[in-house]
Amino acid sequence: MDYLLEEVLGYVAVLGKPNVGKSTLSNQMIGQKLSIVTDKPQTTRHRILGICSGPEYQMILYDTPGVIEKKMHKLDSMMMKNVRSAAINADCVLVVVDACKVPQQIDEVLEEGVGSLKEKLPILLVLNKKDLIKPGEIAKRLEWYEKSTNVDEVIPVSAKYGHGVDDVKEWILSKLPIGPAYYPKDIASEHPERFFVGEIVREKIFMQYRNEVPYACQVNVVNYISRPTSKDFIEVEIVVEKNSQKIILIGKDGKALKLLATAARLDIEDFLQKKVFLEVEVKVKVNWRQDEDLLRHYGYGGQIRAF
Ligand SMILES: Nc1nc2c(ncn2[C@@H]2O[C@H](COP(=O)(O)OP(=O)(O)OP(=O)(O)O)[C@@H](O)[C@H]2O)c(=O)[nH]1
Ligand SMILES: [Mg+2]
Repeated sequence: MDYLLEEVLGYVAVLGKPNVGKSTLSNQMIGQKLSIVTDKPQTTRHRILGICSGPEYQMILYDTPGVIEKKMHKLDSMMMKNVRSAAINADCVLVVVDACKVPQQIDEVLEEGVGSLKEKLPILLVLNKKDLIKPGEIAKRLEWYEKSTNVDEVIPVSAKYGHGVDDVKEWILSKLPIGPAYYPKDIASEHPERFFVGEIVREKIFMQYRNEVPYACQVNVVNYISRPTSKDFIEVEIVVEKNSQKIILIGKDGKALKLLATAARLDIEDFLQKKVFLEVEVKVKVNWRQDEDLLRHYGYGGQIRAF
């Protein structure tokens, strides 16, 4: 019961625009891949809770969807609700920015993410992807963010390569209150495994298909049977908006879907550390991204999904 000891403990909201590296940073801090990472914006759709435990601390990180201005679908608005709900318990906030981009104000990200709490919460600006630009340029960016924003500190990092991540942890630890640990030390998340299975399939869709197709997909794990003496049986449905997308997903003679299922199965087996039997089916639900009831059913209602 060592998790009842008093220690540094608290919640951290990880905010930022799409594609800046929020999920890469969160995964690095947790030391495990909980959030999927792709080179496309708007990869993360839910807020993902990850737990980073050390001998005397426990940080509960919320990786969030990227803050966007133009909300084209109801899905976008509901994703922004997931951003806001991550900040409710937050003890401090990380705003991640891309060091390669021309510096920009972060008001909008803070407004969408923490609203009126922004005056009260300690804020760290994480200048990410420093590996992609020259040290001299980094110094200029750092100075700009220190001068032009109201953040408490700016730390340059390269989340992809783990550089500077310990400095971020140290900053967080200096801001968190003392309390009893919430979670056993050996768990990294409270999301059930089936959530990650769905996310792995989504990642493979991003990797295999181009343009609009990945964004039109919702992945549901409809059946998950754990079988201690044989392979787990997992049934996944991919919901798309139009028949034309279904045709693309399946491909000629079902080849594309087979490729996808194999890539996903290998990663799922790696994640679960056991063999699985994976069945993937494609369904059409016209305009699901605009259907509020369906979106809630799929878990975009601002709550962590209950299974
Ligand atoms: N070179 C470099 N690439 C990085 C770094 N951090 C993240 N990336 C890349 O940037 C892309 C986006 O990373 P994500 O972690 O998915 O970004 P995100 O902010 O979570 O994106 P959304 O979930 O879409 O909002 C991926 O291709 C990453 O590999 C970094 O420090 N250096
Ligand atoms: Mg992400």
